[in-house]
Amino acid sequence: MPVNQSPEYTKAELRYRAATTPADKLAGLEEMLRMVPKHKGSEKLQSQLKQKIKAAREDMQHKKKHGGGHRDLFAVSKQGAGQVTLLGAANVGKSAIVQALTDAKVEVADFPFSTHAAVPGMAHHEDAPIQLVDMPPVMDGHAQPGMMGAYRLADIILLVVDLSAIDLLDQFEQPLALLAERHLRLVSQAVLKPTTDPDDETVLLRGLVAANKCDTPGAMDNFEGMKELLDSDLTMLPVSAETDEGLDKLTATIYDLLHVIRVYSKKPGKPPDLTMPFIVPKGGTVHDVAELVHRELAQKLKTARAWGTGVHDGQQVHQTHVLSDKDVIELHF
Ligand SMILES: Nc1nc2c(ncn2[C@@H]2O[C@H](COP(=O)(O)OP(=O)(O)OP(=O)(O)O)[C@@H](O)[C@H]2O)c(=O)[nH]1
Ligand SMILES: [Mg+2]
Repeated sequence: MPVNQSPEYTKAELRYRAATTPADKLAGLEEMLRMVPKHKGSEKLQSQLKQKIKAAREDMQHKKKHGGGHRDLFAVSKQGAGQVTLLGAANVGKSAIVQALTDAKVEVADFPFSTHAAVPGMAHHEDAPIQLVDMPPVMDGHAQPGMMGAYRLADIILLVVDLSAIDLLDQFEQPLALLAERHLRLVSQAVLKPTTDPDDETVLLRGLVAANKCDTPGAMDNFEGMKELLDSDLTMLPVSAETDEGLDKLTATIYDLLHVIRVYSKKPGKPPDLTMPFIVPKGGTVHDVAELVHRELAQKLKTARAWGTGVHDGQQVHQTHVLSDKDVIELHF
């Protein structure tokens, strides 16, 4: 039976095919397995994926033993509503942004190349966790081996530039040129369907720009000048990791771009558990959330009730009911 693939699956597959290191390949395959619809018709595909994952793991272990392990410096397993990987020249304040928004132990310093590996931390938009990944700089159009693979696997790339720097335009253009060399292009819209340019096989990744150090003298003039000169349709937000200005707007914008929703679950007769939202892609259904609550039991879901957008409080809904951000559901297995 042919398997109808979701856009997420196809996107994972595109990333897998573009992967150049064992770590990227493995991450791509794992994502494909997560995204494959779990039913009888896809069993063959699932088992093929599992075999490939096994082979990719062995390949990685082989590389580690034989000195290729440095590439794993940049492999970060995804957590939260999405992975946002920072990209930018040295000293622009990537680590300072991660430090301001998360509890991660990062190195902020007034000299270049203070960051050597990928360092993840958890930021929040309201109660939605968003994973930020600090990265070493790209410089003169170069990145360390393995770094580009990490960008390929990110849900969103956050390009950071320094509004007090004289080479502001280069800081914008050089990292994008580096991505282009690897057939990656940042786009401002959520790429709901995996899209490649038919001419050059370019993979489109969601991206936005944090124009940092907006607290420095003349920064806002530089910001306006940069926007005018670049004529890019990427969202650009002035921020300061030093004063926190613009950081709330940044996380809110990232959350929107992730195209996910939060759903809370409640037990019958109890108030909803508002401490931990379940995160599903926009368009997610009651069944999708049930899978997150309990993978095996999800198949046995009998009824569900929903509170929130487009339903009467406690209305009985089918498992194909499409949920909205901040809905509450009660699952009866
Ligand atoms: N005024 C001001 N200074 C900042 C801001 N953000 C970072 N800095 C300073 O800029 C310098 C570089 O910051 P980092 O966060 O280490 O920069 P980075 O981009 O991580 O640098 P690498 O790891 O070398 O790529 C430090 O001295 C920071 O204190 C800001 O918003 N305003
Ligand atoms: Mg740094």
